[in-house]
Amino acid sequence: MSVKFNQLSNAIRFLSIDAVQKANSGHPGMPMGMADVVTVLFKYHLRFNPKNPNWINRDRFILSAGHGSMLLYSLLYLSGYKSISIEDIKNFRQLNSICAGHPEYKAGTGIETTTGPLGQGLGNAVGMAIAEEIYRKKFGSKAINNKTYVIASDGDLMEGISHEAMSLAGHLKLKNLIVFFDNNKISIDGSTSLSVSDNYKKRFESYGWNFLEINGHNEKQISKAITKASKSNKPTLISCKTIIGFGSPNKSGKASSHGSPLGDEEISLVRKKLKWNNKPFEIKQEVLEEWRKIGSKGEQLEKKWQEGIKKNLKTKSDLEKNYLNSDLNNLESLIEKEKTKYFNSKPSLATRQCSMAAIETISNLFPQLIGGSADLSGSNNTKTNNSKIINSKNFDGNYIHYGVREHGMASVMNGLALYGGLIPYGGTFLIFSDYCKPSIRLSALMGLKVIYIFSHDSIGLGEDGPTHQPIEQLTGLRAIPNLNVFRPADINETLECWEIALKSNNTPSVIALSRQKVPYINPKNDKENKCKKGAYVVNITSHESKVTLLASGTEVDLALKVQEKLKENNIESKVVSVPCMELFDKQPKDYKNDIMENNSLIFTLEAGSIMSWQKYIKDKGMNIGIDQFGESAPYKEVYDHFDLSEEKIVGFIQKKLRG
Ligand SMILES: Cc1ncc(C[n+]2csc(CCOP(=O)(O)OP(=O)(O)O)c2C)c(N)n1
Ligand SMILES: [Mg+2]
Repeated sequence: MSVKFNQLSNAIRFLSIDAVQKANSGHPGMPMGMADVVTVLFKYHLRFNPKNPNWINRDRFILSAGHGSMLLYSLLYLSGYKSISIEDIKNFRQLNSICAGHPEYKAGTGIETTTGPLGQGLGNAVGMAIAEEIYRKKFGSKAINNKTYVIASDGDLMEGISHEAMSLAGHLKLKNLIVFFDNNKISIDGSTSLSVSDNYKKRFESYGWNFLEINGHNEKQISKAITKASKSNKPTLISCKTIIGFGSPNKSGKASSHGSPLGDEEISLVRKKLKWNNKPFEIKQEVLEEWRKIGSKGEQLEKKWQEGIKKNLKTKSDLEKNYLNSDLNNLESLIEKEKTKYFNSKPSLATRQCSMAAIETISNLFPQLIGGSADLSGSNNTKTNNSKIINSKNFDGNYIHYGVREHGMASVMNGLALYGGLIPYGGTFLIFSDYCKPSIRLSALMGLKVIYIFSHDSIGLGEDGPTHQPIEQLTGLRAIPNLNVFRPADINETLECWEIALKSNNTPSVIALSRQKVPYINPKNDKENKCKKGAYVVNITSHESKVTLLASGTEVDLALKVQEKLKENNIESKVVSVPCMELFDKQPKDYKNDIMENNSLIFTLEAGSIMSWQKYIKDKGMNIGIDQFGESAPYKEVYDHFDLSEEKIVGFIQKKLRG
């Protein structure tokens, strides 16, 4: 007996209903509504191999509406991924279960990205589709030709980030990007007519997308739309008219099916209505077998692909050596060479210029570095002589003009990293890191190698004033787990921080950079990367020093000037540069004690909020920083205004020493 289409999609519906019921929490409505769309996608279109979830040329399937996580887990289990068993589904939302409340990215599981914060998956998908274009251009369409499919809900499309990401995708004509819009017209508060009256057709067509509209419960319409979208030379949004909670007599079409268990009574009514006579979590053998057949088709697909690319050995080895398995072997010697060069010339440069010099040399060796900026290329110094612009007609490049779309840029960078093998870096002003924050948090949560270049990192930017002068941003970023926040003091440190960022495979990095010039402060030409320890001694006037000055970035130079003045007053001191607190805090006790000697008064110095420095102060020390909004004026005057001058700081220290 052949298995009917709706038995396949009902398998998704009931696994979702049962798992949410057992967990007594979760979101059944969306998987019930979108089950038909994804069944068609997996059955007829998606090229994937559950036996090798890392196949580089697999089609990507992104659940942007992460609250519908049971939809994804059901699909992965049914189609035969080893990552998810029926026991895992029974453990939905329990500690350590792969079936977490919202999908959590894990390489090799079929969970392609972490979603839940609405809109993020859309941005990630744009990044993946750009990555596919970059690889296709490089290795040819026989080697790389995958599609990126996304499910986006009403909420996803209401989020600001969706406007940024979709607009960029249209501009770049990402034809292999196909978004299914779960157009159920319901969100948590009720009907979407409460809050939105966008004309989606006009909206998407104005971005340069195709817009198709179908009944999301009609197998033929769904399949035809996907075929049409696949042949297009633009990205496509397929608006799927669906019923949230499809099959539930009392809750379908209502917000009540969105985010809570249906309840035993209602579930038995759904079972009756959809003629599903199985016990909870039970899938009839023939239905499971049919689903497994859908999954196993991909094995052949991948085999054929492997054979095809084997014929082109150069492609295969280039792809593997320079991208997928690249260990950045030559990086250390390259950085060492550069450090020596600058030790000899000792240039005074803004650290943003230092970063540009670093990028220029690094990108010579590593084609997988994909740069960009949110319309501040010249200010962030992200674009170098080696930058080749990516545009809709040519993806043979390494630089993206993201436009004024910081949030979109950050989530696209996550997608570029998730695709595999590429290392994205992107710039804006540090103050606008706030516009990237939800995606930075996800880079950290997923452990992605994404490098954020944030220039204009303090009141040192001067005249643009308090709207542009970051105060609390460094502290806020430092509060994000698994994120390294670097604030280098000169070209030597900038090169070292870049090296660490590139070598940090599971941790994203922020590199905060100055607008204003700073002198070269590195005292000796060490081969060792001193920034690796997060903090190190730059200069010490006597081993009997009573004062330790900890500073970061541009304030290291200020600390050195304070040290000179202290010496004139017979006060011995030690200046410590702290380019990365996160790395310093992880050092062994001995190293930390060495830096922060017991008999020394600790002073910290950073032109920003003092909150992240408070932990270093013992009873009598002092945090010197700024805990109020900045001022618009030439930068030296602003520093003075906030008491960040040698004279004033020496005065503070003397006062503290007097007790
Ligand atoms: C950025 C963000 N804001 C708010 C939420 C909380 N939230 C989860 S789903 C949702 C909206 C639900 O409507 P829709 O997106 O249409 O999903 P559906 O109910 O149709 O499945 C909201 C506000 C979230 N997950 N992410
Ligand atoms: Mg909805």
